[in-house]
Amino acid sequence: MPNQDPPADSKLTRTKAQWAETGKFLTGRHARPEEERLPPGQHLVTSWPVLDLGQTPQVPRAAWRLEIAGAVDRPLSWTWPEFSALPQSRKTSDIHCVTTWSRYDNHWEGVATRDLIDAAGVRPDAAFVLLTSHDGYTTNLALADFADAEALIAHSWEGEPLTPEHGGPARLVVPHLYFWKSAKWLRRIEFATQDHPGFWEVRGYHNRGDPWAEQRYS
Ligand SMILES: Nc1nc2c(c(=O)[nH]1)N[C@H]1C(S)=C(S)[C@@H](COP(=O)(O)O)O[C@H]1N2
Ligand SMILES: [Mo]
Repeated sequence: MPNQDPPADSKLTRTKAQWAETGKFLTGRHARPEEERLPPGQHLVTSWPVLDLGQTPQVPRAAWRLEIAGAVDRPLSWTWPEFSALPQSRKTSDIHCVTTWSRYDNHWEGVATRDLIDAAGVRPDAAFVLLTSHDGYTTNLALADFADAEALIAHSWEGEPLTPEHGGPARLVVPHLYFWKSAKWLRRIEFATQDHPGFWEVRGYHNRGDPWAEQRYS
C-alpha cells in the first residue's frame, strides 16, 4: 500500500506557506455566490490543472478501502464493491483553487456525503470531519460543510473514472469551499466532536476556506 506517513515539506509547500504569511492573491473583496459565480481574485481556466504534494499514489480498486471512523454508530471499512453498492449521485459544480484558478461545470459521479453520513450513522455530537489520504495529506471540515447538498465522494469525472492524477479511485468534492478541502486519494473519514486542523490548515491556510469571502489564509 502507498506510504501513509505525513509528507515532508517540499519547496512548493514552503512557498505556499509563505504566500499564506504574506497574503498573496488577496483582493479584499467579499462577494455573494448568488450574485457572482466567479469568486473574487479568481480567473477561469478550461484545462484541469493538477495540484498536490507531488506524489501520485497508485491504488488499485481491488486493494482500495474507505475507512469510516470516530463518532459513528457503524465504523466501516468499505471495499470498492461495497462503496459502489451505495446510492450513486451525479452533480455538476465549479472548482475554485486557492492558487486563483477556477473551472466551471465539472460533472461528477459518486456517493453524496449525506448518503455516506446516513450509512455510517454519524452521531449527533459529531461536528467536525478529518479526511486522510494515501499520500499522507489531511484536511478538516465542519460537518455542516462536509454534508453540503453538492458534496460527494467522487469516483468519476465527465463520465470517466477519476485518473490517479486527480485523486482516483475516489476523492472528496466540496465545491463551495476552496479545492484544497477536496481530498484526493481518500482513505479515511473520521467524524469528531473536536476540530483537527489538516496539512494546509496548520501551514497558514484558512480553517474554512470560503472562496466568496476570500478565506484563503488564517
Ligand atoms: N490527497 C491530497 N489531496 C489534495 C491535495 C494533495 O496534495 N493531496 N491537494 C489539494 C489542493 S491544494 C488542490 S488545489 C486540489 C487539486 O486537485 P486537482 O489536482 O484534481 O486539480 O486537490 C486538493 N486535494
Ligand atoms: Mo490548491
